[in-house]
Parts: sequence; C-alpha cells; structure tokens
Amino acid sequence: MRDIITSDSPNPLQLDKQPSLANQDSHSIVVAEPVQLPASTQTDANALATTHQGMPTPRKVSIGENEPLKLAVVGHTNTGKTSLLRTLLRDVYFGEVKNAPATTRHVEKALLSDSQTGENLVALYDTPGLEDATGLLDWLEENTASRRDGVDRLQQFLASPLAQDEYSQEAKVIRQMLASDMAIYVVDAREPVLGKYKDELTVLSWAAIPVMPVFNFTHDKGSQIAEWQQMLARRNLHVSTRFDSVAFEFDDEMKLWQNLATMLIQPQIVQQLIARRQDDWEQLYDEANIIIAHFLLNVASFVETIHQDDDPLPTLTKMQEKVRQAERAMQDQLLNLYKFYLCTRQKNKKV
Ligand SMILES: Nc1nc2c(ncn2[C@@H]2O[C@H](COP(=O)(O)OP(=O)(O)OP(=O)(O)O)[C@@H](O)[C@H]2O)c(=O)[nH]1
Ligand SMILES: [Mg+2]
Repeated sequence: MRDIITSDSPNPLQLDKQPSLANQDSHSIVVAEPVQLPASTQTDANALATTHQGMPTPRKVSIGENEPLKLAVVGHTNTGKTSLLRTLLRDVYFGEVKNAPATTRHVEKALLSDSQTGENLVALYDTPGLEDATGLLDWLEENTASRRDGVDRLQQFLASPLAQDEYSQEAKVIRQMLASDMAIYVVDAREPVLGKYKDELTVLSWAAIPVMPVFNFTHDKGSQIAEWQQMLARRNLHVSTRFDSVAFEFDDEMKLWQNLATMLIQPQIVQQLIARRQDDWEQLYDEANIIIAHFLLNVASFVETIHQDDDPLPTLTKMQEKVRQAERAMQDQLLNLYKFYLCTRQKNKKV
C-alpha cells in the first residue's frame, strides 16, 4: 500500500449544518394598496412648507408616533426603482424587473420591520415610472393657478379626467407622493441631465415632502454624477446617495438610511433600522464564516482509499470533482444566505 487515504463517511462532503438565515422575514408585502391622502398632506404646515418657487424648503419632516416611515420610491421609468426595493428588502421576487419602460404598473407596498421585535419601521412604496412629466408640467402650468401652492395644483390635476386617462401612471406616483413622508428619487447615473428629468423634479417637488436623489448604475462607465449633483443643488437638493442595486455595498445602504435620517425630526425609527440591519449583517457574516469553515473542514478531512497497485489518477480525479461540487454547493449556500445575490438560475423560479 502507498499513500493510503481513508474515508469513514459515504458522502464526506455533505455539510451537516444549515445555518439559519438571519432577517429572513423582516419585511412583508402588500400589493397595490389603495392610497388614502392623509389630512396632513393638506394641513401640516411643517411638512408642506414651500418656497415661492414651489421648491420644498430643506425642512425636516415629522412622522406619526408608532407609525412606520412612509417612503415612496419614484423616478423616471426604467431607472431601477424596483431593483432598489428588491435589494433593500433582500427579496429577489419583489415586483417585476425588466429592462423595458413601464414595467411597474401599480403602487406596491412592502414593510421593513425590526427583525427582533417585529415592529414595522419603514413602509416602502414602489411606483410606476414617470414617462411624460414634461407634458404633465405643461398641463399644470396651463390649467392650474400659479398662485396656488404645489399641493393644491397637484390635487387639481388628480381631480381632473386626465389623471384617469392620459396621465394615469403619473397620477399614481403623485398620489403616493402626497400620501408619503419622504421620497427617494432614483436616478440612472449614466443618463445626461435632460430637461425631462428637471421637469420631473419640479412636479415632484410640488408634493412638498423631502426628496432624496439616489444614484443607481454607479458602477457603469460614464456616470454623470457631477452634472446631476450640480442640477440637484440648484433645486435645493443637497443630500444624495450612491447606491448601485446590482453591485451592492452594505456601507452604501447604511449611508442611504443615514442620509434619510438627517431629514427627520424624529430619526429614531431609521436609526433603529440602521442598528438592526448592522446586527443582521454581522450575523450573516458569522453564518457565512460557518459555511466556509464547514466546507474547508470537510475538504481537509476528505479521504479515499487507493490501493498501492492501483493507478491513483481516477480516484484523484473523482475526488477533485467532488471537491468542486462541494465548492459550488457552498457558493450556493452563501448566495442564498445573502438573498439578494440569488443565482440567476433561481431567479425565475417563483415559489
Ligand atoms: N447594471 C445595473 N443594472 C441595473 C441596476 N438597477 C437596475 N438595473 C437593471 O435595469 C433594468 C430596469 O430595472 P427596474 O428595477 O425594472 O426599473 P424600474 O425603474 O422599476 O422600471 P419601471 O418599473 O419600468 O419604471 C433591469 O434590467 C435591471 O436589471 C443597477 O444598479 N446596475
Ligand atoms: Mg419598476
């Protein structure tokens, strides 16, 4: 006998422990919830203060006690709004994502809750993409009185037949803006700063809630963030975040929540979310390390017997293949653990 390696398990590469997934059910989804305009959209001077040009003042917003922060995700069509929600929710099955305009047709709500207490912290609202803000702005300028404030003018639009017909998608976005505490405006950072985007921001600013621009596609070459920031600053939007929903960075997500917290009078709810997400992230990291450690230990202890007179090559080839299989299984486990990285082959398998 030479080089004898022994094995005492029929399948030595099988991991015996499946670590539990952290934060597994920390959000729930309600599809196309009918939106009620809260009284605060008409009367809360704190939330609705506007400058003479209809731009929101950089005022902080107050949210109701024991209520989740209502956060609308808005923007031009096909900028990655639904993708951003999927990443924040750690749910690859949320909504529909396609490289085509007008994919999301209705407002869709999802709750982010505290993974330990179950308390609802943030209600996220995915909205249809804006397609023709320029046409809508033209209509608003021609048909509503410039002396009225932005909210009044938007409500006039919502009461018009146009909101049911030609601009029904825009109407859904505006309704949700008026019913939300804050909004994230998703920007495709590869796009030049066109007039239509400026018009979108003008219309959205009339809802008089704080808006935070979020730059998506930041890992693509030719992103135009500097030009965008210049235009946004002229509109009094000085706080923005980079957040590429595909090339995800946890620190970018934390920055996003931290920036939103700066716009709140009571930032505790977002701070609670930040703290919990950090805990959950650390837990995921520990669980990932356990998965990797199991793999390494199993591979290190993987043995097969080869008789000294036999050619070792077939056995070694078989062993290498088993190690490769185990490595792929480990990668899948890691991908599943960090849910938003689920493998493409699983993407369309909706369960
Ligand atoms: N490379 C890259 N692709 C992205 C990113 N975000 C979204 N995408 C892709 O962009 C396309 C549009 O994404 P969606 O999330 O459907 O965009 P949307 O804004 O919700 O689109 P509508 O609902 O039609 O308004 C999809 O093909 C996504 O996979 C990103 O950060 N990087
Ligand atoms: Mg969408």
